[in-house]
Amino acid sequence: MPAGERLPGAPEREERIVLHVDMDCFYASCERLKDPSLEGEPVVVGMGYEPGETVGAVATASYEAREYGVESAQAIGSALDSLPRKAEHPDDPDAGYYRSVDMDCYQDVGGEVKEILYELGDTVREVSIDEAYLDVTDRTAWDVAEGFGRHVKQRIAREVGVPASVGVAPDMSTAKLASDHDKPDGLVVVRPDDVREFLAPIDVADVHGVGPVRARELREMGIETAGDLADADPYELADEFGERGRDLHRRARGEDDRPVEPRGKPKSLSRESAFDGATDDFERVREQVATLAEAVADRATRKDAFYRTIGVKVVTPPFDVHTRAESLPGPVDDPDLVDEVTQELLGEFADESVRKVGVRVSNLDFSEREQASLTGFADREGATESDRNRDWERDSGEDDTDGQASLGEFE
Ligand code: TTP
Ligand code: MG
Repeated sequence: MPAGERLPGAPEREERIVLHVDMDCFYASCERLKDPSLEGEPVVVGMGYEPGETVGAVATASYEAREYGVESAQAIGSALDSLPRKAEHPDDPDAGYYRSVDMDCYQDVGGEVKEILYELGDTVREVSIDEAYLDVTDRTAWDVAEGFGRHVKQRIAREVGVPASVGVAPDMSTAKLASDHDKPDGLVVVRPDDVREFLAPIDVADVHGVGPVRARELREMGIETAGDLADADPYELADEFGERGRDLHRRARGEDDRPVEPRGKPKSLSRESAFDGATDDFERVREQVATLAEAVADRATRKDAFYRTIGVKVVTPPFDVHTRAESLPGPVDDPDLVDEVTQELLGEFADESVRKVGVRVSNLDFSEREQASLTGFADREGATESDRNRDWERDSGEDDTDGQASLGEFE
């Protein structure tokens, strides 16, 4: 039964337990995974800071760099003014480390975090690379919700190595504000009875759905905080902002009944696993890929998904993500073919040291029709060179990656 729908006599809707996770200075934390010497240092991730470059922006800054006034979306020139580059000013104690954006790495680390979240939530809504909502109503209880939130943070820290902030509340909107409330490394639990009190002092601009323009209009009406908004006359708000005004009024009162809904059908199915450190034993790599291929194919079969593209991912140290894929002339459900193609694609990495491997099937088709060929497309000449370098993550906004332990949990 989806969250939000209740049988008569079941607990009240406000007893839903929603958990929001937002990773701390996410890209900078990923850079620290690659280079642990950046721990505790001011780190700026962005573009345009190399000599000769002038155009570019900050993607994110570590909390140490934020102390210098550096922030997301800032022009790179102004970031360099407040925090010079260590590379050019090695003796300056007020200089910072600049790194360029490495999406492959961030997607990969984000994927590892999401795997854990799928294990821990009944339903998971991925919002962005570093943010998700979980409905955990049936996994915990208010009395122990803080411990549950801590467990989520610890698993991410231990298994992936990056810090997260977590908010727990009876609705999505409050949970998001809660995760943001005590960043970085925050854990804020807002129990049903405390929602109004928690929301009251929050700046009205931070209420979900209030942009800068609406915030200004609200301030002109004397509404500065979520508390003011909650106490405002809903009819006046509706006059001013239409149905949206009523929504905002409800949200400011913690009456956000949006269920935590997973996104639609996945665009791909994948499994991956890391070696402890990196391995030079290619036989081990082959075996691991064979195991993953079987699991992914099995998962596709159980989801009635046909696939047209089969791919592998190989991560080599320090964190170089290589992807190779082969497209078939039509959609299939053929575990042997997944095994065959993935082993073939793996061949070129025989001499590499390998940190992690993954198998993915994509170009999914859920329509209930006859497979184009039940013989497994013996002739695979249709594969194109461009497939070989297809970006593993490009269409994976809805990539359904699951972890070893969670297989079968969210059918
Ligand atoms: P955020 O979660 O907004 O920021 P953050 O994780 O860096 O920091 P916080 O601790 O406040 O959550 O965004 C996630 C990532 O998205 C961020 O690490 C970099 C990227 N990003 C941009 O590239 N440009 C931007 O303007 C913003 C806001 C984020
Ligand atoms: Mg974040």
